[in-house]
Amino acid sequence: MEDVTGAQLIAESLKAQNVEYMFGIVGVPVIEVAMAAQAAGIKYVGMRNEQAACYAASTIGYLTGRPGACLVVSGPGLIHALGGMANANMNCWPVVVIGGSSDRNQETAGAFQEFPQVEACRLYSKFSARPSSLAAIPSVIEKAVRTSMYGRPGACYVDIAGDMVNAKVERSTVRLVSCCPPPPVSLADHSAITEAISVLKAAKRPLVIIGKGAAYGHAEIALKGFVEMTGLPFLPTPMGKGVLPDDHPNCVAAARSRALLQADVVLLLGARLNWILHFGLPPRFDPEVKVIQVDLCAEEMGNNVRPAVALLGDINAIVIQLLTCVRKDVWKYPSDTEWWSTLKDKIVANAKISKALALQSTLPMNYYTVFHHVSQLLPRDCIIVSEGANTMDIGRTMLNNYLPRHRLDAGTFGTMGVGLGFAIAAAALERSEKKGTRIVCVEGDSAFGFSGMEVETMCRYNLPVVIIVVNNNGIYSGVDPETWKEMAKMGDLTSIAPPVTLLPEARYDEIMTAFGGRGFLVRTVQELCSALQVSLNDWERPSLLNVLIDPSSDRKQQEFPWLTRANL
Ligand code: TPP
Repeated sequence: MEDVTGAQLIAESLKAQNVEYMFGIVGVPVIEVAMAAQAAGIKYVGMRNEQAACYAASTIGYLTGRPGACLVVSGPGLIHALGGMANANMNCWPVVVIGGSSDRNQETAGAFQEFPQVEACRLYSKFSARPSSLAAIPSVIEKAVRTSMYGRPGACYVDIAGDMVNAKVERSTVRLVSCCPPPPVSLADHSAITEAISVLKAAKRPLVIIGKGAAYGHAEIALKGFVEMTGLPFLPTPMGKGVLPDDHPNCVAAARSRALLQADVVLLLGARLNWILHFGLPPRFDPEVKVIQVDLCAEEMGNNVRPAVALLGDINAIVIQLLTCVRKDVWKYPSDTEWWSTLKDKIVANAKISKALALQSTLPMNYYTVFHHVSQLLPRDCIIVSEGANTMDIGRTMLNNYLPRHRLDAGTFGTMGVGLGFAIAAAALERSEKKGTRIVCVEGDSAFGFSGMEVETMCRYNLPVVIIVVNNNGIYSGVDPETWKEMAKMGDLTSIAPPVTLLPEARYDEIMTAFGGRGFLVRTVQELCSALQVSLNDWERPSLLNVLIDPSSDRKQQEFPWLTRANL
C-alpha cells in the first residue's frame, strides 16, 4: 500500500492535465508542492515576485493554449499574484494559480498569513475554489484547467490549506481525472455567414481588424487565405500583430487612424471594441460603420456598437466558413478603389515622417532612431516583448512582427511590469522546443523597473533573453543629468522633481552584469548595433542594453488631437 500527499496530488493532477510549467515562489506551506511538481515532470521556475510569476504562467497559456501554473504562498504571496490574475483575465489568457493557505484548524484565529483567499480571487478569476478533501483535488484541478481554457479563457484559482499539503491518503482511494481535451469548436450560424459576406460585398471602404483572439485561436492560415482571396485591407491590434506579417501588402497598420475613421464595414476578428479600438465610436470611427463581429464569447456581442452581423464561435472555424463562402462566389474586393489609394497614400506619407526621424544623426538618439536600427537586426522569427508608453507605442509602429503569437505587450489592462515575466516564459518554452527563437524584450525604463529583479531569474536559469531598455530617464519623459543636479541644489527633490522623472542615466545594465549576464551602456547607433549583434549571437546568457536616449524625445506630431497620449 502506498500513501500520497496533498502536494503530490496537486502536482500529479496538474501533470495529468498536461500542465507542463509552474512559476512561483516557495515558502510555507507550498515548498513541497514545488518539489512534487518537479518529481511529477513539471518544469519549475522560481521567480522573484509572484506578480511576475503569474505573468509568466499566463504567457504559457497564451502561447500554447494550455495554462501554466503559478504557485504562491498564503496571504501576501497570493495578493501579489492577483495583479497577474487580473492581467490574464483581462487578456483572456488561461492560467491556474495554486495558493497555499493557513491550516484549517487555525482559520479565523489570526493564523500566519491568514487571508480569505478563495473569496479574494473571485474578482480576478473565472473559478475559485478549495478542494474539500484530498480525494477532491484531481477533479478541482481538472475543473480549474478546463475552465481556464473553455469559453473565454482566463484565470482560475485553487486553494490548498496548509494542513492538506502534507496530509496523506492511500493512493488507491484517489482517482486522477484524465486530461481534459482542448475546447470544443463551434461554428457560426450558416445564414449569418452568408449575411456577413453580403455586407462585406456591399462595402465601399471595408477593413478587417485582427485581434489577439485570432492569434490565440490559431486562425493564421485561414486568415491568410481569406485576406488574399478577398483582397481586403487589414489592421492588426497590438497583439494581433504577426497573425499575418506586418509587411503583407494588405496590411494598413501604418494608416491606422485613417483606416478606422473612414471604414464603412469592419470585420472584427477576435478583438474587443474597448479602449484599444476606441470603443468603435466617433470621433475615431464613422458613426454609421457596420461591424461584423466574430467572437467566441456571446456576451461580447454588441459591446459599445450593435453589430450588423454577429458570428459566434471559434475564430479559425469561422474564418474557414467565410473563406468557403467567398471561394464559391469567387468574390474579390478590387485593388484599384479610391479606398485603397487613400490608405496607400497615407502609408507612404507616414513612413516618410518616421524615416526622417529615424535617420536623424543628433545625439542623444530619439526613439525612432533606436527602433529603426533595432528592427534592421532583429531576426524575423523573434518574439518581441514590449512595454512602456512611448517605448511601446512607437515600438509597435517601428518593430515588425512576421509570425503569430510573437508579440507580447502591456495588453488590454495596460499593465507595466509584465515584460520580464512574459520573456521568461517564452524563453523557457524555447528552451524545450528548440526552435531557435530569440526573445527580445523592449522596455521603457519605468516599465523595466516594475519587475527588474527578474533579471536574476534569467541569469539563474541561463535564459538568453535580450533586454533593450529604452532609457529616457522617466515615465513618458525625464530630465538630463545636469538639470537633475541643478534641481537637487535648489531643494528637496520630493518637492520639486517632476513626478515623471527617474534617476537620469541610471545604470540598468549593471543590474544584469551583477548577476553574470551581459550589460551594455549604449549612447550611439554604432554602440547600439554592435551590442545588439553580440547579444543576439549569445545563446548562453541574457543581455541588457541600456540605451540612453534624449529625455525629451516624443512621438511624432499627431494628425488628430485625440492621438496625444491618453491612456497609458
Ligand atoms: N502602473 C502600472 C502597473 N501600469 C501602468 N500602466 C502605470 C502604472 C502607469 N504607466 C503607464 S506607462 C508607464 C506607467 C508608469 C511607464 C512609462 O514609462 P516608460 O516605461 O519609461 O516608457 P516611456 O514612455 O518613457 O518610453
